[in-house]
Amino acid sequence: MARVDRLVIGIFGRINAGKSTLMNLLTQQETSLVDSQPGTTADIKSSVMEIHSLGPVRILDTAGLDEASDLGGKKRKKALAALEEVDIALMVVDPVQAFISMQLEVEELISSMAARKGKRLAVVFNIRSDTWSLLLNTGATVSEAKEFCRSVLPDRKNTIELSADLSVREDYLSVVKFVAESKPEGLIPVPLLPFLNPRSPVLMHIPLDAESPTGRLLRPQEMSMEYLLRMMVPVGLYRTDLALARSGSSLLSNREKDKFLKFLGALEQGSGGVQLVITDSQAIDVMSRWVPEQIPLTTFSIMMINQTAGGDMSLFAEGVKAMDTLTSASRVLIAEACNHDRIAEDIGTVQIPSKLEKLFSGITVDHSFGREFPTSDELEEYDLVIHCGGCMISRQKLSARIDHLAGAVVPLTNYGFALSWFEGPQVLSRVLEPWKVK
Ligand SMILES: Nc1nc2c(ncn2[C@@H]2O[C@H](COP(=O)(O)OP(=O)(O)OP(=O)(O)O)[C@@H](O)[C@H]2O)c(=O)[nH]1
Ligand SMILES: [Mg+2]
Repeated sequence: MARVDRLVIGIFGRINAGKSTLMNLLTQQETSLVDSQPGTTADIKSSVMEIHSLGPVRILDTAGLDEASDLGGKKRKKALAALEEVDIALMVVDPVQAFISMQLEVEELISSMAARKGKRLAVVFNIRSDTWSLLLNTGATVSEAKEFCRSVLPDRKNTIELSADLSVREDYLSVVKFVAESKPEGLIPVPLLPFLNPRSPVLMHIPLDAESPTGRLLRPQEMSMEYLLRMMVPVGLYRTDLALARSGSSLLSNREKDKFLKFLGALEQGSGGVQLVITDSQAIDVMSRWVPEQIPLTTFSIMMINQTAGGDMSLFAEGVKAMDTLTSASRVLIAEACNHDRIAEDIGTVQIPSKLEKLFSGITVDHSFGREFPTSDELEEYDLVIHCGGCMISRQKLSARIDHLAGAVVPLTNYGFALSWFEGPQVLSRVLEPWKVK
C-alpha cells in the first residue's frame, strides 16, 4: 500500500459563493451538496482523484467563512485549519454578492492567511447567471465589481484569476487548466531511501509484535519493500523473537543472535555486502548490538519521517537534543498520527513512556492520536513533542503541525530518534549516519 503524495487543493470563500459547485465541477460528479440555502456545507468534504494534467490530487470543499452563530464559528475553525494544509487555495468569489454587500472581510481573511502561510492563492470569480442581474440596479459593471474584490489581494500582480460560470460543466477543462497553472513549483516527492545503490542487499528487520495486524505488513514496511524491489535492490526479510533476544538467559539470546548473524552473513555474500539494515525502531536496542559496526543501520520510523518532512530531518535532529535536558518536572507530548487500538507493548503509549519514566521518574507524558493535534497555545506547555513516523499523514499536515510547534517554540523529534537516543549517543548518530544528519 504505497503512500501517494497528492497535491492538496482547497476551496474557500463566503457562504453561497459557489464553492461546492466548483468542487462538483472539478470532480465531475455530485461530490458535495449544492443548495441555495446558505451554509449548506458544514464539514470539510474531501475527494481524491487523478487529474490528467495534475496527477493525484486531494480536493477539499469547505464551509463558508462568514456564517454567524456558534455553529458558524465551528465551521470557520475547521475551514481555516484546512487552509493550513493545502498547496493551492482556490478562493471562490461571487463578485456581484461581494459588491452588493460592500463587504470583503472573508476574502481579506483568506488572502492574508494564505499569504502568511505561504500558500498559493488563486481567485475564481464565479460569474453566475443567477446573480449578475442584481448588479443592474447599482449601475456598476461586473469588471468594476471584480476590481473592487481585487483590492484586498496582498499580491495582486502575481495572484492568478479565472472568471467562469461554475455551473457549466463543459468548462471543466479550462478550470483544470487554471488549477494546473496555480500549482506551486518544487513539489517533487522525496525518495524513500535516497542513498541506496541498486546492487547490494538490504536487510529489513521486522519483529512483528503483538500489534501487527494479521495478513499484512505495516505501511512503512510495505512501502520500503516496494521501493527496494523497484530499485532492483535485493531484499532480505528477517524476524527476531525480541522476547528471546532480550531474555535474561544468555543461552536463549545468543541462540537468537546466532540465527540472525547467520542470515545476515548469507546476505553479505551478495554484491558489495549488506548496504543497510532497517529495523523497527522498537528493536533498535537489539539491532544496534547485533549488527556489526561496519554495516549501516537505521529505522523505519526515521525513514518515514524523512519522506513526510520532505527530506529535511534537521528539525527532528535538533529536537532530540531536548531529551538531554528533560527532568522529572518536564512535560512531553507523544503524537501518533495513525488510529489503531493500543495493546500491551504499544510504542507510543507504553514503550516510550516507560523508558521516559525510568530515566525521569514522575515526568508527565500526554498523547494525541489520529487527526487531533494541539493548537499553538496548548503546545506551549510542552518541553518536547515526540512524533511517530507519520506514514498516515500527508506532508502538508506534518508541515502544518511543524508551523504550530515553531509558533509555540517547542522542540520536535520522532519515535526512531527517541528510541535510538535511549540507547546512547553512538546509537543515535549511527541511525542518522546514512541520512547525513548530524
Ligand atoms: N447559475 C449559477 N448558479 C450557481 C453558480 N454557482 C453556485 N450557484 C448556485 O448558488 C447556490 C449556492 O451554491 P453552492 O455551490 O452550494 O455554494 P457554496 O459556496 O458551496 O455554499 P455553502 O456551502 O452554503 O457555503 C446554489 O443554488 C447553486 O446552484 C453558478 O456558477 N451559476
Ligand atoms: Mg458548499
